[in-house]
Amino acid sequence: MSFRTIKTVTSGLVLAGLLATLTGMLVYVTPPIGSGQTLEFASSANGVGDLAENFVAITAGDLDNNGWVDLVTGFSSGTNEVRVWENDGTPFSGAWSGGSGNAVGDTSGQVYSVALGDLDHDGDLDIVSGDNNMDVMIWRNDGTPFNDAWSTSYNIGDGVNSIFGVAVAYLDSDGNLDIVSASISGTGSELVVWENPYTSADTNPFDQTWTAHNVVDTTSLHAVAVADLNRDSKIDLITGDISNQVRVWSNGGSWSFASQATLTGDGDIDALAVTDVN
Ligand SMILES: [Ca+2]
Ligand SMILES: [Ca+2]
Ligand SMILES: [Ca+2]
Ligand SMILES: [Ca+2]
Repeated sequence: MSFRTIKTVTSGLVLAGLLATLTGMLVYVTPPIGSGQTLEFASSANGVGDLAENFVAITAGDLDNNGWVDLVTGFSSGTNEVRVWENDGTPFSGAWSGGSGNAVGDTSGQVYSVALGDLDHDGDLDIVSGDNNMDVMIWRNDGTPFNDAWSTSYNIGDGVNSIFGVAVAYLDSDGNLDIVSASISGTGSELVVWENPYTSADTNPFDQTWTAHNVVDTTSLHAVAVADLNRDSKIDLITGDISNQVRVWSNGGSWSFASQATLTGDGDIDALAVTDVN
């Protein structure tokens, strides 16, 4: 196996690579690396699947709790579909799930964003999707994610335009995972936080009203991420927009978020991810 140098590492980390292409999905591998070593990915990738669709959304998580991280994808052409891909333990050898994955279900628009979180506390990761028909959808994992379509889905509400970003986080202190959605344009609020209605008396958030809290914004958003940026134990929001800016939103509690800073980029911000960089 040959490798191509991506970046020389200045502090320790271990990672594996994952990339999506327009017409297929590929996985890249890097060995564990540390300070002073060079980050390398295999120069040839392993094809996970190749469908006649454009993959524009992807995330990873162990959907069947067997210790192997699986994949979730969204399509932007052809079928408006969320699809899951089973990692059989040999992720860099051969296609996954026969090269076609398992269809979770259709949405009413092209699937621009996906995220994972256990929304109903049953131990299985559920899916959140955002599409170009403004819908924010949640999909219930029944414990057999790779067998047929998922029988339970629910539209928690609409954004103001195509949902280019979704994320899952504990945004208040009730212990239930909540949702953030980001719309590409429109009037009103493009950035919305959705409060999970789960309670011990009614444990099914897939048929209840999710309260939408608008985070006032007038800029078209391309991407959203979540992290506790100021270490106050409250999860903050990060957005990337069409006006070349990354902005961070401080969680003030009680579903209030204030824009605290703006980082100007050099082009449209199309994707965001957050990790501990120091
Ligand atoms: Ca798995
Ligand atoms: Ca679940
Ligand atoms: Ca919550
Ligand atoms: Ca915080």
